[in-house]
Amino acid sequence: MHLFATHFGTYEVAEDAHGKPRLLPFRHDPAPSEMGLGYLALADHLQRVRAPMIRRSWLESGPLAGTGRWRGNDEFVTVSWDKAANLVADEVRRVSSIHGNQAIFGGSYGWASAGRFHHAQSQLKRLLNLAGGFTSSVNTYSYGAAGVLLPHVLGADYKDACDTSPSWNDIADHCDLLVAFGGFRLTNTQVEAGGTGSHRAAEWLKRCQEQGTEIVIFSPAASDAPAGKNVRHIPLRPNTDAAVMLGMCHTLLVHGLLDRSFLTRCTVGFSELETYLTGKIDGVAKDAAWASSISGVPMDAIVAIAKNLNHQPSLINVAWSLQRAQFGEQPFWTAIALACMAGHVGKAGCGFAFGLTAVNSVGQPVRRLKGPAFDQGHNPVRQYIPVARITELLENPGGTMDYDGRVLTLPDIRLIWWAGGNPFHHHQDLNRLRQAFQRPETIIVSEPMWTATAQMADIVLPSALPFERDDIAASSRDNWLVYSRRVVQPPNGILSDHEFYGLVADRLGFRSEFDGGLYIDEWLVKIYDGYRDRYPELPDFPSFQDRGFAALDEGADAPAPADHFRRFANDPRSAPLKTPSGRIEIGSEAIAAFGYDDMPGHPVWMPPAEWLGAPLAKKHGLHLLSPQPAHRLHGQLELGPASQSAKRHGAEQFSLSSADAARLGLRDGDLCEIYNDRGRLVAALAVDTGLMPGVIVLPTGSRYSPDAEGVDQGGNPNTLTDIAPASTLSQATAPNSCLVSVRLWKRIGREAA
Ligand SMILES: Nc1nc2c(c(=O)[nH]1)N[C@H]1C(S)=C(S)[C@@H](COP(=O)(O)OP(=O)(O)OC[C@H]3O[C@@H](n4cnc5c(=O)[nH]c(N)nc54)[C@H](O)[C@@H]3O)O[C@H]1N2
Ligand SMILES: Nc1nc2c(c(=O)[nH]1)N[C@H]1C(S)=C(S)[C@@H](COP(=O)(O)OP(=O)(O)OC[C@H]3O[C@@H](n4cnc5c(=O)[nH]c(N)nc54)[C@H](O)[C@@H]3O)O[C@H]1N2
Ligand SMILES: [Mo]
Repeated sequence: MHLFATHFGTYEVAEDAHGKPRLLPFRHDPAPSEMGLGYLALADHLQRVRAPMIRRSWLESGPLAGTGRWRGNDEFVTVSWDKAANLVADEVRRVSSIHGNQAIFGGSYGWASAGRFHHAQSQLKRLLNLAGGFTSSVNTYSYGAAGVLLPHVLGADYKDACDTSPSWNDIADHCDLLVAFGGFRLTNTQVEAGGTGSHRAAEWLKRCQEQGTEIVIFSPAASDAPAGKNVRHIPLRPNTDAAVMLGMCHTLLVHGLLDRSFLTRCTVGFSELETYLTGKIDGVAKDAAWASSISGVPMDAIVAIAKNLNHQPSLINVAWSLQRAQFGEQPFWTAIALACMAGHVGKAGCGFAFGLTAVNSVGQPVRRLKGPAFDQGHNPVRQYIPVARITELLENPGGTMDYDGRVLTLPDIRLIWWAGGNPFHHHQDLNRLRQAFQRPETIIVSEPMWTATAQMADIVLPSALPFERDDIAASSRDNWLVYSRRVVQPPNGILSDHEFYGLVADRLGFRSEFDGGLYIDEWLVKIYDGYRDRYPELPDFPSFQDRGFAALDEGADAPAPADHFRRFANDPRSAPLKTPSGRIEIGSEAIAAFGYDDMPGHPVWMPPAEWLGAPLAKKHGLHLLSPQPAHRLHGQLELGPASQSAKRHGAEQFSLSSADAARLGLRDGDLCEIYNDRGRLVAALAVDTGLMPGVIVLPTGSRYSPDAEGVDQGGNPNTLTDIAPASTLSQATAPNSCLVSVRLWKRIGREAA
């Protein structure tokens, strides 16, 4: 079968009536995503980068900061691949020999493509490692706060976003009450990093409902609650979930509904939390009334749900979005404490989970596919940043930054090379990032499309699109392997990242180390055989290539992953966690010892600088949430038909409650200006009757396109968000703490009448 693999699933390649290739849903996928069906439209899109391009002032004046016209505001000159390879190799050599390799930032965060061989960062990192290394980045935008907190609380084994949840079949069979903070935004389940052959998360959630699991969803948006039976939605103010959970903890405490034996056997630090809950030190009891006044959730709902968490076999799920906020560690830590108090941790399908439905894989009862990726080699440079500190890195060379008990020194970055990511989509406060991007001497971007990031480069290296090359797609959290076969040839001799980096490696004198003396098809066999060494039941490469896919445990009942905490809960001594105490750390001496003001040694609720109760809310009274877009993957496929047809009057759509729309004199379809002290953007209003007043929702991924006045006509929420971190501990991204105002920009057409 001829298949094409993407992060949003697998597609079959067929021909239309004119013999042109077109994509069809994969026949083995029960819920294929529509997102990718129009992918081939990018092949000859006008916004495609068609040749290596150099910014004119850089080409004419050389790599000196502040020369000529500004980045992002200059014209580009086409050069040959040979010339581009010479310029790039010379620049890498110049910067590393004069300033040292730590002056090269190769962190390159981003989702790139699903194929494992052509994975852009891996290709770039292998090249830069051979050239002496680069300043790198750690952690993710997805899970940055939790990924640093959880090793302290649960141990290093639970650092990964997808590994805490019990499996869906156990939830359906054993959990009577599922309380979710941050909802089930089911459009997110279309996606899995590295791809999948089978979208099943929504089906599993439905099965839970049908088998009688009662579901309670705390979210500002009613649309976060799934349709169907046994669902109750409770609105709450954004960023107040930890307060609601603490109110529940307090309820359990005062009603004596605690699993004391579990707390004693399996946790440490509960007494610190207890002191905080009762208000012994600050005089404030964190009771249901306190939580209600902060969150807007009725007090009796908090009390009743807390009691049920204890009475019924229950599971608490927290959406990843909650930790993409200031103090975003807290709802995660508090949920663990609450689940330990309520007493079902370690029972099948119960306890706590993070990110059910965030992506397809969380909770899937499938065997994980662990295999070799394209080898990046070794980076001799020790300097790194937590990934969301890119602006500070550029603004503050030589400065220091506290992070997870360490003090990092920020190197002086002279050269940035980005491949497979789009910081001018994903980072916060893009106007500030734009200033910071003026600092380095040279910026290189490898990118198939003219993204906002490509526009900011000095050297733009086009890359073949994923359907223009052969690859193997596989996700370490999924049981599918797909042979992704080229659909069309890249136009104008456009090279893949690997092919171009080979030219650069040649000029730097390490070509054979870079490509290992292998052609691309030989690399694919090598990677596949690496999987087969682990899973001998996989077919041989020619059969796999011919059939187009392989799935572990196909047709059989997949083995459910072991319930991680069950062995620990049964006997914490024989199966300790990898925390300092070997137990769940409801209080952490290690974190307390760091002495960070914004990160005490036990779960707390603290008011973020931007939320509906903040002083700033008097000026900018709407809380902006920027969830994942339904019709594209971040900025990828923004130019595809699904994303473009979801625009209104050509603008990105945002939502507001009917009460707020009426109060502001705005009508459905109005083009509006959303603004705060960091930026201004234009987007089209879609009134959402299920949204809580005071909240505004603008998904990510629309292209940042500031006009001459600096107003982002593309409607990217990161024009408005702040770079302030979740906390000093994690230094993670926190875009979901952001206050804005809205006013009419322009009323158009029928809607104006
Ligand atoms: N406000 C706000 N901001 C957020 C978030 C939020 O919730 N709110 N979420 C954050 C999260 S969780 C994430 S993961 C990030 C995602 O941010 P990114 O991962 O940076 O977003 P993508 O659009 O997936 O960027 C991938 C880029 O790689 C390019 N690409 C694809 N294939 C190839 C290839 O083979 N070679 C090369 N050279 N390039 C290729 C694509 O064209 C695309 O431009 O955004 C973060 N930003
Ligand atoms: N279609 C599509 N799917 C995707 C992606 C994509 O770009 N497109 N991106 C993927 C990636 S990289 C990631 S990391 C995951 C992210 O997965 P998540 O982090 O779970 O997703 P979000 O869409 O950011 O947020 C989910 C919901 O959280 C709610 N929410 C936000 N803030 C709060 C709060 O303070 N309290 C409560 N109770 N609720 C809140 C919002 O209403 C939102 O609908 O999604 C993945 N799935
Ligand atoms: Mo993400």
